[in-house]
Amino acid sequence: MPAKTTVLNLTEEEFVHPGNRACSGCGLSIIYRIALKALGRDTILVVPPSCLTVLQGLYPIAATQLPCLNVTFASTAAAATGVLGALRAQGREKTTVAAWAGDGGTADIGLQALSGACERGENFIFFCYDNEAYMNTGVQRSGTTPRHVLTTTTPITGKPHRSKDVPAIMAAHGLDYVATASASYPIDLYDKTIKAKALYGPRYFHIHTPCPAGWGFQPDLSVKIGRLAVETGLFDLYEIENGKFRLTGKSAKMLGKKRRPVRDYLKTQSRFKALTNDHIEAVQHEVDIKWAGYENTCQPSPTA
Ligand SMILES: Cc1ncc(C[n+]2csc(CCOP(=O)(O)OP(=O)(O)O)c2C)c(N)n1
Ligand code: SF4
Ligand SMILES: [Mg+2]
Repeated sequence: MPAKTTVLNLTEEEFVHPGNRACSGCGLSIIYRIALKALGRDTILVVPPSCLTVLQGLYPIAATQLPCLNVTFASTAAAATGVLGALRAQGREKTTVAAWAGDGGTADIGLQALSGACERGENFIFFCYDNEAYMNTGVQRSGTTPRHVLTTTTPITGKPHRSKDVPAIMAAHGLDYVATASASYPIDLYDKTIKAKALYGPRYFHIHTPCPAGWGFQPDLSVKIGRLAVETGLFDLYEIENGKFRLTGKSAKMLGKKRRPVRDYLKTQSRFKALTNDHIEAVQHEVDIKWAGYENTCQPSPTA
């Protein structure tokens, strides 16, 4: 049986330089660093406009050690398809192609290219880091911004619409591997990335990514806030492998246990200021119903 992954046995090789241009406390810095360690050196990245392009900086002082193609907003998955074609022509089919896009670049503007590439069975891994708004351009609401959240383009009562369930959309394409992850549980992300890398075809990750600047909290609270999202059952860690759903990591360990109230998470960020007590109760009710479904259908984790 392989040794359990811990921070001590991750590869020491770094693909993201320290001192990059992300805000302090940015969850994206954590996930990018850890997932690139799992992807390894023989990887080509494809990235649309986003905070990630800012984090990476500009040649010749880019923060990333791996080759990266910066592409237009709508074309990430189409551009990744082109990179795969070029690699095929060169006989380099072992090179991993990893697309990284924000929620705006995935759930909204890049969705048709992503859907088409998945339907064609393109051999890439697509990572959506979800900070739940268009952060790079000043916190505009996106398709994954939760209901009632305040952004610079929502009414003072918050976003009136529900968020899109993008992993469910991707799973509906019949992909062999769909996973969620969180910047606050980087080892779970690492292990899933290692697993996904060994598979063939389109693979999709949806990563909950705390953003102090856009969510309204102090940078030192990022990891704690990401954990609260999982501990309250609002954001769940899972994978869908060949159509089979399985809770993983902390979420699997929560089966059969009492969850923290969603209020513990919602009170930590100024973007939730417009929520009334009735809204909070409604959110709690939705989470309770979702988890009642898990309790009926999921096996408890053997290590819980
Ligand atoms: C077609 C097009 N529309 C708008 C922009 C401006 N733009 C650049 S980054 C960005 C926000 C991206 O949001 P998201 O994908 O969620 O990534 P984040 O900034 O949150 O990391 C926008 C609107 C653009 N570059 N191209
Ligand atoms: S705005 Fe948010 S996502 Fe963007 S770099 Fe800053 S903390 Fe990270
Ligand atoms: Mg975003």
